[in-house]
Amino acid sequence: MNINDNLSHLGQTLLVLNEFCTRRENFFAQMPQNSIALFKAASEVTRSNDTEYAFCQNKNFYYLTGFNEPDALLVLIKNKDQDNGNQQNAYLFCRDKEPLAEIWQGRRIGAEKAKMDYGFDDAFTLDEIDTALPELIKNKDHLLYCQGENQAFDLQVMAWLTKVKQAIKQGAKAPANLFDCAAIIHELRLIKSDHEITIMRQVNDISCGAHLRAMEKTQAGKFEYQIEAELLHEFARHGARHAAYASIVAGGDNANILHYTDNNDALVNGDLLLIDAGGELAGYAADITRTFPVNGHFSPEQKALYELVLKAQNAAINEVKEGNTFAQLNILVNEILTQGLLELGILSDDLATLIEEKACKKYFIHGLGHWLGLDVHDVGDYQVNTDKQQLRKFKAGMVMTIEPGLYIPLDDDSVDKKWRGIGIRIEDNILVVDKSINALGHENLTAKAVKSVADIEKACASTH
Ligand SMILES: [Mn+2]
Repeated sequence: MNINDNLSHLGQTLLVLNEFCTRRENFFAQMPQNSIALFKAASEVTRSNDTEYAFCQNKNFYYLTGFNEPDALLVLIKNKDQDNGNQQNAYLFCRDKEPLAEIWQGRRIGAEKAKMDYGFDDAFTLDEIDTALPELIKNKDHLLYCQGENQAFDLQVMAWLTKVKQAIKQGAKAPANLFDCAAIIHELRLIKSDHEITIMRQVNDISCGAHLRAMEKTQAGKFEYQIEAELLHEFARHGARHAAYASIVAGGDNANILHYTDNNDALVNGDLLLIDAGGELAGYAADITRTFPVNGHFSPEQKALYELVLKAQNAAINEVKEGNTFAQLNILVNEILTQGLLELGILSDDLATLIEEKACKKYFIHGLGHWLGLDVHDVGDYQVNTDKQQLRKFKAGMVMTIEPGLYIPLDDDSVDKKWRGIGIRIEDNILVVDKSINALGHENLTAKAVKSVADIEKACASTH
């Protein structure tokens, strides 16, 4: 999708250009003086022979440019100018206009239009890159790039540096400091702007609609891939042409395979269906999970486990607010799930001991949630130091998933047979909001995808 698609979809021409310029300003503010930063676009990836996978732009590059063509390079330069303070320049290197290639493969923006439409100080074609970059790197003190993200690019940067070093006798100086700037860009991406929140609301609305459609269309005897097709249909017809990740459509015991994407089994009357799917819009992901009965009615065991997961999820969501942490939410969810499993007879022992031992982790085998944004498992640290306890305090503008689950595989002999083969996850996308704007301290972006037992049975009933 190019920037103009985003614009027409959102109708916010100026806002979008300003948005990307603001993001670059925020990055410039953290660059040391007399430094250069490089961000590489993604390349196309071969699927087989002469066909490629759908192009997916490098998300750091996209965050700073909105430019959606492969192989481009963003160059940010911060000079120390004694007379005028700091001087900042943003340059783009991109594919040249090429009429024949454009007839076969599609339109290219070209350097001239890129400079005008994307707010760069200047733009050049890729064939200039190997002569221009050593010149731009020369005499800078610091070189910033995301190290190790793209091995071919790491080698290219080293080749440019070598070229600078070869000119030392002519008075050139190579940067003494190579700086991995991934952490800077990741921290910027973690706090969403109003523009990003607008897009994330849209992609979540679309994806909620897809889950509701799946509930309506599900019937015993249909295949999992047929329900996947309903999801993709609903994403695409609202502008989210691709899923943000491979959709998980898992009937019955398949739900106990966490990343099940085979989606090729028939749906069985009496089973649950777990769907973990979200669309991608203008680069932003939704990540929603709903679990509902294939025949539209929960059995007593399914209902008991489902309502336990839902209770834990709602309790965790209620605590998403500024100042709280994932660590706190984990304590709460552990208490609720462990107590519930004890009451159902799935766990047995003294409650305090079970909570202490985090006994529910036998059945809740993944994390409670993750950051969400341009990547479905978005960037940004969870720790404040190296204690690995997810003690980072929530802040307005963060978006995260809250997704507890319970999984009891068919072959788990340690529990009563009636519980086996049930896998449940419920996942919402939650935005942290300043309490002066929203007293809850958060906004559930996926509230439109119903999740109470009564609402789900109603949504499933619309074709049953
Ligand atoms: Mn998730």
